[in-house]
This record gives sequence, structure tokens and C-alpha cells, in this order.
Amino acid sequence: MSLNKGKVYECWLSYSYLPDNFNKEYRGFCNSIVAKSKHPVINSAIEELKIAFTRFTGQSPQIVESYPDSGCIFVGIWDEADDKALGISYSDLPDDGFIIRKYENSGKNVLAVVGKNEQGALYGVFHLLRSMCLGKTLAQVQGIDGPGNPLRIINHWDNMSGFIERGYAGQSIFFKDNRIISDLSRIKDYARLLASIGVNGVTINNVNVHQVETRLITDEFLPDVARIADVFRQYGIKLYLSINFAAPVEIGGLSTADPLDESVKKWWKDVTDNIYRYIPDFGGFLVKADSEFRPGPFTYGRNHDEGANMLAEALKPYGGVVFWRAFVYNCQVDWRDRTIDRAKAAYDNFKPLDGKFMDNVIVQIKNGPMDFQIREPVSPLFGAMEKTNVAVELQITQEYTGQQRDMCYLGNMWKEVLDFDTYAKGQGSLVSKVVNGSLFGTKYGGIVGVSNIGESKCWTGHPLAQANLYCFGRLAWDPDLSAREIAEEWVKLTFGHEPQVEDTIVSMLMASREIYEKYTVPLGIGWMVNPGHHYGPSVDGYEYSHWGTYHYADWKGIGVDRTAASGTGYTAQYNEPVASMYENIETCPEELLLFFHHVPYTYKLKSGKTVIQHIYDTHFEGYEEAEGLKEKWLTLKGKIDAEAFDLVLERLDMQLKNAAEWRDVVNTYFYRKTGIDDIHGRKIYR
Ligand code: GCW
Repeated sequence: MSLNKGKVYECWLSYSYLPDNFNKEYRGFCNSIVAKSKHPVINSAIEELKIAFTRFTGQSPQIVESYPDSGCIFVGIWDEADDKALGISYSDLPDDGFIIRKYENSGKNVLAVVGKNEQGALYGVFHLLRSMCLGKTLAQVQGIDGPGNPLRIINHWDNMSGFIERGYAGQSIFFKDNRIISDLSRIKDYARLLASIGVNGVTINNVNVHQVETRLITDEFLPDVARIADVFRQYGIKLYLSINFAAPVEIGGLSTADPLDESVKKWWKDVTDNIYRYIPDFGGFLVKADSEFRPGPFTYGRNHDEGANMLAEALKPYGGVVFWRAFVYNCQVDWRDRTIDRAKAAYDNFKPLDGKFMDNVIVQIKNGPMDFQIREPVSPLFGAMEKTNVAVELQITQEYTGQQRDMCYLGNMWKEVLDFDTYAKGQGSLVSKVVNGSLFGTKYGGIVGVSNIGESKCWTGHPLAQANLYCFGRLAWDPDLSAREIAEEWVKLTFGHEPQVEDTIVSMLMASREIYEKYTVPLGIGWMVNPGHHYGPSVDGYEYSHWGTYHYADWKGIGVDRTAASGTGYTAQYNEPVASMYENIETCPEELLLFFHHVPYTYKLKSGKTVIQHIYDTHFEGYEEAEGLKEKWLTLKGKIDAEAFDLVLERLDMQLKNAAEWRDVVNTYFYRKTGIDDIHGRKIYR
């Protein structure tokens, strides 16, 4: 761990705030660590205990191979442990899981952290340290735990130039000037952060694979890619690469990239064999194909299953997997053509392929049917792929949710996704059960998040955006945690235990998504952003372009009719009773009203307000509530780390400017479109 970079750098692992019960509960174990294994992952676990205990006690613990004459921590894997003392059998431990138990060894107290494997032991150590910092008792910390999802993956949209597509926290920590960075120390710190929240895989390059990045799979770059993989491996994290489907043509000298062509198959097999020579535990490929001008099997009259299976075949002997993205839609639409609905595309493209993918292919589905808007329904594809491994893709980086200038804690949104009932096998068919493989008995599954980190000193540009990375990992580990619990954990670990500090920051986080929604896009309609960079308002920015993202506002009404009765028929992609709920305007949740229905501005909401009045009110409120965020933050002056305080304050000022612009642009637009006055007579910028 690179020390002395400040608390904002150390994030939730600064071990700076020790609860009162530490001495009573844990102090007696902290002088010695017993470890028999020299495995690199166990070494990382020990290193972590050393960092933490040294911070806690001011003394570095001794590392020994046999039990000392005093209390100690034991770290290891099942085979090395005293299984009688643990009181469970090997099969009681979940995969990659652990047990923490206190027992006596020759009259001395041992606190054992025992993993089913080395990774499990590392997770156990992080769990123990987190619990200590949160003030949990020894009784509470003991027990068995394991990950709720087999695959917990971070995708980076980093280009080798160093630029990060949709990155709001500086340049890449992996790449610079079309090379891999030579000093890997920051990558190690990053691996440590990720392992502490249970992440077990990382894709280091952008899904849009450009020219230089296409060569990451060749001898030119593999030695350096392998160095990065070595760093992640010490923390139980596998490395994956995004690949260019047209690579056989672009760098292989072949005339085709047809997935059924024998020379193409051989090319990928040779490439894959070579990768495994450098990286024996390589995770696999991530593919964006036939999407937003990226090449794919469609060029050759083939389908996604054929493309994915060809790659899966090459990876199979090594246990590698293919993440194949379902973000496939027609992005050359004429807005006048109401028969095309981008929201329907993922389902239309992939539902017919259910059952055709090999068992080491995972179809990676964005949480919503459009594209990471502040409010969207959950993609109907989750309730439709019964014979396919699927993963949900969440966007931790805040492309459409404030770009890490505006505050937006995404925990509530992600919980809505994971808790959404697809009814695929009757009530209780939650997305969380689809993606962990339990609902349909699929082999793999998991949660993928698009990273929000970069070279920024605090990693995420906005210090409070660290909460989103933390939340992602915690939910991937345990989807049953609540967004609030996770926020509370994060605040305690990052800013300490002072109740006023905790209450203030937790309440800010919990309110932030709705505040952002209020001053931006109303009632689930989405978009209305400036084209290209996607920050700030432009109501008609995408209204007449080819991307398929319309709100259809005219002087009479607004919204997209996606009903089966009179609209695009999107609602029919859901299982009952969800389909009918959305189809019927009376039962459609109001926050998604305009996503599913086109209504006049005078349509009355359940609150008794018209849609137009709702637009005015929420935009005024959203701005005022953003002001409230700043007021709350100011009460923390002198009570938290000064650097974090200043950085956040700076961002809150940017947020206020943005909120004012959104309020004025959106209200003005709709005032002029409709000619309907605000009933409160507030000043609308005309
Ligand atoms: O939302 C869009 C983004 C693109 C991104 C694409 C995708 C990586 O604006 O920047 O490309 O989604 O998810 O592939």
C-alpha cells in the first residue's frame, strides 16, 4: 500500500477510526498472526492485517508459523486449520467463502479466519477488519460467509491512450501513451480496494476496442498485460480483455472474421492458447459486437450465438469465459419511424437465441432496456433467458447520472434492479436470482459494473462517488444488503463514527438520486442531455437524431407509447402480471409514466397535479434540495478529513450550477411548448 497519500486515497481502508469496543473485543488477538501458507493471496491477507493492526495499535504484529504463547489470529485455508475446533465440515463452506471462529489452543485464544480456498481467506480477513472498524462484537463477527454471485466483475472503458470513455476521474491507471504503465503500484492499491469488496474479475480495456487495443492479445503487449494480471492475481482477481471481433482481419491477415470459417476459428484458438501461456488463469473475453458501429457476426450473416460460441470454444479448455454484451440495437433510426423502439432491441435480438450459447458464455445485459438513465424500467430480458448464463451490467461511472460532479448514490437504483420480480417462474423470480444462476439453474452468472475510477487522487473525482464503487462490490457479494446499510458502512469506514457525521452523509447519499432525477428528466422519459458528452440539459438534443432515444414532446403531450394496445408493444416483453401493470396507465408506476405512455400535459397524476405542474415543481424542488445538500455538507466543516471536505464542497458548487441550468432549460422548454402557466407563478426563464 502506498502510504501517505491521504485519506481520500485510502478510501474505506484507512483504518483510522477505531470504535470503542476494539480493545475489549479484539486487542488480545492483534500481536501475532499465524500463517503456514506462503501463497501470494494469503500473503496479501497478512499484509492487510499488518497495515490495519499497525494503524490500530501502533505496533506491527509478528508473523509466525506456529502458535505463539499469547492470543493470535490464524489465517489460512481449510486444509491447514484445526477443523474440529471450527466445528463445521469443508462442505459447509460456500465457494470462495470463509469461516471466522474463536477457539482455544493450549489455553490461548485463537481467532481463526479460514477460507475454503486462499481467496476465501482473503475475503475473510477483509470481513474481519471491516467488522472491527464498524464496531461489531466478536460474537457478531463469527460465522460463515461467502459471495452471493459467482462473478463480480469490473469493466474498464479505458483506452490505451490513457483516455477513459465516460471516465470522470482523470486518466487511466493502466495505460498511457499507447503503452501499459510501468509503475504498477497504483494498480496494486486498486486491486486491494477491489478485493476488499469481493470483486474477482477485471476487464482492463474499453469494450470499444480501437486499433492499438486490438493488439493487446498479441505478443507485442501480452508480456505487459501479464504483469498487470500478476498484480491482480495476488488479490484473487482475474484479468479479462475486451476483444475486437474483426481482429482476424485487422491484425491477423485473414480476409474474413466469419465465426464459422475454419481459419478464423483456428486464429482465435491460437491467439487464446498464446494468451494462456502468458496468463495461466486468464479470465476470458468481453465482446461488444454488432453494436454502435462495432464489428460482429452480422457482417457475415451469422448470429450472436455463433460469434460467442466460436470464442467460447477456444477458451473452454482453460476454463475461460466469454462475456457477450446484449447492448445491440439499431442506431441508425429515423425518428419518424414509430415502429422501431430501441427499448425492445436486446430482447428481440437475444430471446430467440436462448439455449444456443455454450455454457461458458455469459450474456451481459444492461440493467435497463435503454442505456443507464437515471430512471428506467428493468430490462425484460432478465425474465426471458432461461437456458443462458446472464450477468447484469451496472454503470458505476456516472455517465447520465451527474458525471461525478453531481452527487448521485446509485445504491437505491441498483437495489430496485436486483429486487425486481421478473415473474419468469412465478412470484419471487427476482433479477438477483436470475443473475446468480439460482433461478434457472444456470452455471455462471454475476454482476458487472463499469468502473468509475481513474488517476484522480481520490480515485473517483468526487469523493462521495467512492460510495458507489463500495456499494457495487458489497451488493455483488450480498444482494440482500440494503442501500442504506451499505451507505452506513461506507460512511463509518471512510469518515468515522461521529453520529452527526454519519447521519448527515448517509442522508445526503440516500436523497441524492431523487434530487438528481428531480432537476433533470421527469417521469422516466430519460435523455434530454447534451449530445456527445451527456452532461447538462438539451431537451431536444437527441430528439431528431439517429440513436433511437426520443421523448416525442410536442405542444399537446409527451412520452413514448410502448403499450401493446396502441404503441410499440414493448410492454409485452415482460411476463405477467408485470406486462399488464406497465400496459395499464392506471397501474403503471408513475415514476415511469412517460417511459411507457404518451400523455397530454394536463394528465393528472395521483398527487392531483398535472404532468406539466409536476415538471415545474420537481425542477424547482430539485434545485432547492441540491442547495440543501450543500448546507448539510457545510455543517461538517472541521469534523471530517479536510481534503475530502474541500473536494466535495467544490463539487457541490458545480452541482448547483448544473441544477440551476437544468431547472431553467427544462422549465422554459415546457412552458414555451405548452403555454401553460406555473400555478405558483414562479419565475420561469423565458
Ligand atoms: O451509453 C453508451 C455510451 C458509450 C458506451 C456504450 C456501451 C462504451 O455513451 O460510451 O460505449 O454505451 O455501453 O457500449
